[in-house]
This record gives sequence, structure tokens and C-alpha cells, in this order.
Amino acid sequence: MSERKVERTASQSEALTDEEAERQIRRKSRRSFLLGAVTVAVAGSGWWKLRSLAPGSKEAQDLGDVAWPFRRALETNEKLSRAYFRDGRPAPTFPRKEAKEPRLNAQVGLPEEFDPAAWKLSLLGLKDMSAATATDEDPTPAVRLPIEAIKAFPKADMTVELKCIEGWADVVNWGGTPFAEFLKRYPPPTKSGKPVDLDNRLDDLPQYVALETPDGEYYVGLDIASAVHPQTLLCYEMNGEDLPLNHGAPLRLAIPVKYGIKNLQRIGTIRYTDERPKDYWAERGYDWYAGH
Ligand SMILES: Nc1nc2c(c(=O)[nH]1)N[C@H]1C(S)=C(S)[C@@H](COP(=O)(O)O)O[C@H]1N2
Ligand SMILES: [Mo]
Repeated sequence: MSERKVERTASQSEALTDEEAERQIRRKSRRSFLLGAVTVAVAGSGWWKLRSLAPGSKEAQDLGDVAWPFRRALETNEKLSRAYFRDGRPAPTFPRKEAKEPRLNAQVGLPEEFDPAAWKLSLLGLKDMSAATATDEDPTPAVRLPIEAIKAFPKADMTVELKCIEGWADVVNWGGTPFAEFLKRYPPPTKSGKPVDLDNRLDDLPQYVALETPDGEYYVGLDIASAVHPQTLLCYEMNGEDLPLNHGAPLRLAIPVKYGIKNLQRIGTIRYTDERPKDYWAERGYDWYAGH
């Protein structure tokens, strides 16, 4: 996304107030819920299959067919379903053979001097921060995970569009661990103090996830429902190969229910929070929510 584009749009839109943002989210939620209900009615209950995938299993390769917990959703009361489907409709998937390298479109927070071997993912806002450490470069205590830890989590892949807000879209196959699987292993605190219940109690979790590049230059905020959407992946593979450095290695976010701007490359930090996180492109006049 170019700076020129920013200048054009910055004058059109003042920074969003929280109230405006919440209104937008509510409006979209209603629409999403209706669309979601229609989609799940035809799609069946693939969610449950997805949740029990073994790492590297053949089924785990099939996230492209991701479907929805239709029956269960209708049994649950509407309020909970609404929370669950807040942004719950699946993004369309494509045949694997249509996948290609997406346009190179990111510069912010991706300096060339970067040592992937020294990289670790920093986690903040976890329920259990007892293993947190500080480093010379980063004095804030965080739980730090090497890429091998993430590769050991259940794996899925999906073939979806990467949609840039500039108007282009490329079909890409992404492989990695569903964010929901990651969250279950490194959970945030719940308000009730009870274990995380992604099926029924998203309201018991922190409302947001904040992600940043290691240098903090690019950052996005996600609502928790979009973060645990089954098509939201922490990716280390692109089109069946190791994710290249110029597309965000060692780890990037693929979140096809959002525009490209939210698909943060080179994740350095993941933090759970109840305060709406700052967001690079929202600060420059784009919709904070950035769903489509
Ligand atoms: N760190 C970082 N991630 C980023 C961006 C960026 O500037 N820096 N740009 C976003 C935008 S606007 C798009 S469209 C996609 C492009 O991903 P690609 O370069 O792999 O096609 O990355 C997203 N993630
Ligand atoms: Mo973009």
C-alpha cells in the first residue's frame, strides 16, 4: 500500500472514535450473523473435524474445505451464537492449483537486517506469565517461543484470497497452526477464572489480540472472535514451502476474513488485551475492523 494512497484517504476519514468503531462492528456483526447462519446451514459441521486434527494428518491438509458448526450453533442460544459468529462466516476457498505467490506488498516492519535463526515469538497477557524472560533487546518480560514450538502444534492449510484494500486479490495456500489451537496452549486469563471455552464463552476472554512486528513498526489489532476464527492461521508455509522471508518468515498471520492490512508479516509479539489495540492502517484512516 503506497503512501500516496494514504494521503488521499487520510483527509476523507478522521481517526475513528471508539464509539464509531463499536457501531461499525455491531452493524457488521448483525450482517455477519445472518450470512453466517445461511452459510452454516449448507456447510455442515467441519469445525468439529478441524478441532480434532492431528498434526500433519491428511485431514489437516484439508482446511480448504473448512465448514461450520451448524447444528451446535442452532442449539446454542442466540446471544452466544451471535458472539460466536461475530465475524464467523468463512472466507471463500479455492482449488489448491490456483494458488500462486502473492504480490509483494509489505515494507513496514520488515527491515532487511533480520536474523530468522535468532527470532522468537514473544507472548504477553497470558494467564501464566511465570516463564516470562527479558532479553537485552527487549526488556519487557515475555514468554518466548521458538518456531519449533509452533510447528509442533496442530497444523492446517487453506487456499484463500489475500485481498488488499488497494483492490487486488491473489489466491494463496497458507499452512500453519490455527490461532485457536495456539490460544488453547497459551491461553489468556478468563474473566470467570474458568478454563477457556471457545465454543460458548468468547465473552470470557480478553476482547482483543494485538500483534506487532519484532521492531514494533507494523502492528494490528484483532477482535477475539476473528482471531479464533478457524481460518485464522499462524503461518510458516506458503504454497507448500517454507514461508519466504519477503513474505513474512518465520511466522505471519493469514486471516482471510480480513483485508490484507491485517495479515501481519513477521510476527514478533502477540498480546491479549481488553483495550482496543492500536492498528497501523486504522491510524491512517482505514476501518479498524477491516473485515470483508
Ligand atoms: N509487517 C508487515 N506486514 C504486512 C504489511 C506491512 O507493510 N508490514 N502490509 C500488509 C498488506 S497491506 C498486505 S496487502 C499484505 C501483503 O502480503 P504479501 O506481501 O505477502 O503479498 O501484507 C500485510 N502485512
Ligand atoms: Mo494491502
